[in-house]
Amino acid sequence: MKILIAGVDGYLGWSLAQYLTARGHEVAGADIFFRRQWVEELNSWSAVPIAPIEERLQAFKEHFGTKLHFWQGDLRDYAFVEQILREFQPEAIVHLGECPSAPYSMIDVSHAVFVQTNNITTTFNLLFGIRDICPQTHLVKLGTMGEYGTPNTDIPEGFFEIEYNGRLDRFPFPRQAGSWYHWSKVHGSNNIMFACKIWNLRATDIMQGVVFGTRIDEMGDDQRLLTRLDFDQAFGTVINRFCCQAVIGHPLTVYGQGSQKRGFLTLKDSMHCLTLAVENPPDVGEYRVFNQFANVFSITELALKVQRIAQNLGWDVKVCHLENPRHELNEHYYNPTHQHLLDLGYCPTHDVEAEISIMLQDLWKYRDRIRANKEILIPEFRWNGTKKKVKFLD
Ligand code: USQ
Repeated sequence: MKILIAGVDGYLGWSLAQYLTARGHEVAGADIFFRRQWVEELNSWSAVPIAPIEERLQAFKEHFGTKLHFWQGDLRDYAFVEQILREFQPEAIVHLGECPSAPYSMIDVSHAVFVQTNNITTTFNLLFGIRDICPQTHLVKLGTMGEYGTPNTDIPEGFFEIEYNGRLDRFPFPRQAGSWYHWSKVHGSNNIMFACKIWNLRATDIMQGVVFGTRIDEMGDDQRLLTRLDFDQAFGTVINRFCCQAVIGHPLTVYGQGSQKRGFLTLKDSMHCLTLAVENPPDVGEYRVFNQFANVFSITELALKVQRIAQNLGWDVKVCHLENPRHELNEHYYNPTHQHLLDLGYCPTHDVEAEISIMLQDLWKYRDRIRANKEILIPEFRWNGTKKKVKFLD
């Protein structure tokens, strides 16, 4: 299958290009290297050193025996999107070309506007491009479990049936996002749903949980094939940050009481799920939603897991509670379903400890890179718009 990855240079995109190519797909990618720039803007860097794109493409060719078609440019530019779709004629597009950070979107007005316009415009351009150039193409769009928020009910996959005043209908499940970033994903979902309806497009909207992991098997031992792993307050996700903290003996930074719950999955599982979505397209005109995660944990549970595994490796790691810079519920009900991917053959990795252990050992090699920027581990971007390092609560 011919598959275009929008945002191929990022954490998921670079991994997915390898995962799909290893399974016989013809893969192309586009990127403008925004992720590299955002992390630099925050005076940080990836814990795992990443090669420039030229070296990545060379390594890709040597390792997989085939070229990764690559376009450098801005997906907000419709002419650029048109050019790629005309030249490559993809059967599926995996759209990872958005800004993925809640804290980054909360910094100030310019960051909020940037995240929303970037995320909404790129999706619009792909939708119009598909309509006009390749209307059979399946759009697989990365949304987020954070679109739903933490309602006091079960969370279905996108839609639910409701009876109101004696009449029954099927509605999109209410979205209660928790940051300007998460709202950008909600707006994208609405636009895709509408485009499928009026133009008969096909799309899968992936409500993904928090991803963690340093590698997938396809990367082998080639340093140039490794994907990035961020540990700053905006682009480092929670387990990845905890593991980076553990390898330098920094206290694990649990925000608030740590009772907030999220869905999590390994990088390998994320690749498997996205591939299942691509290889099993919906019907023409169908807009479907997949909830994509393996396990639900509270943040404290995760911190204790990382602490325990680090202790097994002989490292002394403390778990600390910090003022929560975010506005989010601490104690809440959380019971999302994820049946659609299971029906397609997804077997979630439940051995989170094994994955954390691999991560800790991988990251040990890069401890000097993390230690050199350890002040970045304490967050300062607050949901009320102020910028001040948070305090330790214990
Ligand atoms: N958290 C801590 N300590 C930290 C970092 C985070 O306690 O050092 C807590 C946060 O308060 C939050 C939870 O961990 O309650 C998750 O935070 P995160 O930064 O790992 O994830 P989040 O901001 O929700 O966003 C990430 C990705 C985003 C994706 C989302 C899936 O950056 O692209 O959409 O996970 S989900 O969380 O299900 O919405």
